[in-house]
Amino acid sequence: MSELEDRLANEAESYGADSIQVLEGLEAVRKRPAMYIGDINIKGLHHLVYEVIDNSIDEALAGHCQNIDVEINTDGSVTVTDDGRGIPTELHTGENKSALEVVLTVLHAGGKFNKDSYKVSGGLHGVGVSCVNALSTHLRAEIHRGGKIWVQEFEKGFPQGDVKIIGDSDKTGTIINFIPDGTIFTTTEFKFDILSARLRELAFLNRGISLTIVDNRVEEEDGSFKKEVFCSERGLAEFVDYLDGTRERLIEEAIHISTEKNDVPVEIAMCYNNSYTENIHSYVNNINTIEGGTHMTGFRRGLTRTLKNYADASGMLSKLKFEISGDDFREGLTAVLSVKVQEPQFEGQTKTKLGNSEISASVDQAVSEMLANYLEEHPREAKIIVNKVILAATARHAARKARELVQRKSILTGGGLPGKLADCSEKDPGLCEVFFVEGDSAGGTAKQGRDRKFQAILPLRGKILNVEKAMSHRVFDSEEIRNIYTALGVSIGTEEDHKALNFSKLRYHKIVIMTDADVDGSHIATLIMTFFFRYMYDLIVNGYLYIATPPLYLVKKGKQEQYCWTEQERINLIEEWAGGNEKGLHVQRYKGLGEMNAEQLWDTTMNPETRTLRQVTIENPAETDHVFSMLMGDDVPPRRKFIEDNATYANIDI
Ligand code: 0RA
Repeated sequence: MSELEDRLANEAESYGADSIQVLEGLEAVRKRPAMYIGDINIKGLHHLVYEVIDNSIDEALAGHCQNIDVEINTDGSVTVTDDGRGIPTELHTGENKSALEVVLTVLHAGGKFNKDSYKVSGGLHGVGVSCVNALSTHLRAEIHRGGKIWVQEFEKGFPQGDVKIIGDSDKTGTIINFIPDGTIFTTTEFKFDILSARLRELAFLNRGISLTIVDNRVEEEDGSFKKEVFCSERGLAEFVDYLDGTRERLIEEAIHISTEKNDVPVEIAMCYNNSYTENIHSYVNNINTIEGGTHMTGFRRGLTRTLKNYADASGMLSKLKFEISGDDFREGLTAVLSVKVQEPQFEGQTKTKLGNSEISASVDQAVSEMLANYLEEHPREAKIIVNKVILAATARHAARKARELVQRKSILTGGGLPGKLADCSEKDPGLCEVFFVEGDSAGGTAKQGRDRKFQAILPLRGKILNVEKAMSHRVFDSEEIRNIYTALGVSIGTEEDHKALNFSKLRYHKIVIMTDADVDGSHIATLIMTFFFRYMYDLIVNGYLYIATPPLYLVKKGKQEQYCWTEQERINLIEEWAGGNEKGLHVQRYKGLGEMNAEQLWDTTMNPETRTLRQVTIENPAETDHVFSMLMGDDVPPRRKFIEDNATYANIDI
């Protein structure tokens, strides 16, 4: 034995070998939390809840649990309750402690007991509930099992005593309550909307399980607390209905299959609508695989082959003068694909790309079987689908011409930069920022106010095209949108797939949308974000898209002046300066960027030292898809309702 091993063994003996192991495991999580839960911001915070829920989902998938309840509490904690068998509290053979304590204090311990059950869920990083424990100032586990109630409590992962019986129970289940550690996370405030979106998604992905969320911080008019219950009978077919929401469908009902191919459970649902965008969401073990992978490859391959065979056999393609591409089969398609994989290999930048090669054949077989049966049994719908594909192919043909025009034009203008762009002098994209500004007048102010070394300005004319409603060749026809591509140095993608962005020559690593702080301004910002979501998704995922936040008010008292960004800030300031009485103060309301002079715009909105930029992130792609299609679609009532429900976004002018 080496000197080092010798010393470690000695040390282990004096502390008790297992406690050393535990300490090392959870200490590592606290030292590098991002390595285990992704990040320490809002995403990582909510990841803690997902990690706990995932254990309950596993118990449900094993057939032992029907209900999972999530509560957000006033003390900043979250409680997850399930009616499963309860985490075993018996002494765990091999370790001198209860199985419960092992699950909660040993990294990756979860799977050890679950060999016989069907464990496929598990958070993105599959780290287990011990990570949650390590990152919580306090965690309480209450187990109802074998007629008793067992409780054990922890602080930062350290047990505060052994598990003990505190009473009798005629139920079974697990209740985990935890308070995230504020010294680890940049924020510890749980968001109802983020958690409810995830629960809705989980309900669709695992039909039959009832998932409830209650926000004990928010009391409704009738005295109850804010609450939502999600339970799906029709699984992914219902998910596709939800995603399509306000879209106009070409066929009435979603096509759906839930099967097992080569021991791999595969569930698929899909439907065609009259839009021009492709919305496919794929999941592996309930994890959203935003980078796709082998299951997506199998899906695309099976879809293209089966539809193409049918279209060829039907003779409908005989008049078509050009080839149909894979893209054409997916225009106006909304689909969800979910597979459960025993030992998933995740690859890619964000570890959300499935690598297991055997899965593509399983999905290919499932989608082929589903579609072949459907087309056979629904000749009327089959014809509608093939016609849609032909329409897409024709439009793509036109789009290619538009694209070639863009490319030719950019060659003609030399460097290819649009004339409207006021570029910066710095060349390192990592240091460069570009502001998309609404209107030429605000554009002028921004040009004066900016630091021209690293800040570029691109004025955009009024409302850019609503890409949610436009065919892709119309999108590439739009001068404003072509300006965006050329200014950013991003090329349009391939013939096959216009979403395959090439942004290796991206010229700015901060792309900032700067619009007026009123309803029109936020509508324009939404149009631009919709464009990025549908056509430059990868730039958002890479964290390059931001929104500027201009102030709403300037309050003056004599020589003193201060900007306010919200109504509440203005009220507080008037209270502080004048006991709530506005007389004697000068309160200026900024309706638009144009009302600020260049210096004010720099001070409040553009100067990196003093401004607030909000980064655009996609918390839940399926939910974002649903919201964008609703906000930008034809159906007015749901859009109005959304804007009313999210009034902070729109109430500024009311
Ligand atoms: C392993 C074995 C058994 C239950 C569980 C795990 C279990 C874990 C969690 C985590 C959250 N909720 C849970 N519910 C159950 C039970 C084995 C048996 O009773 O035979």
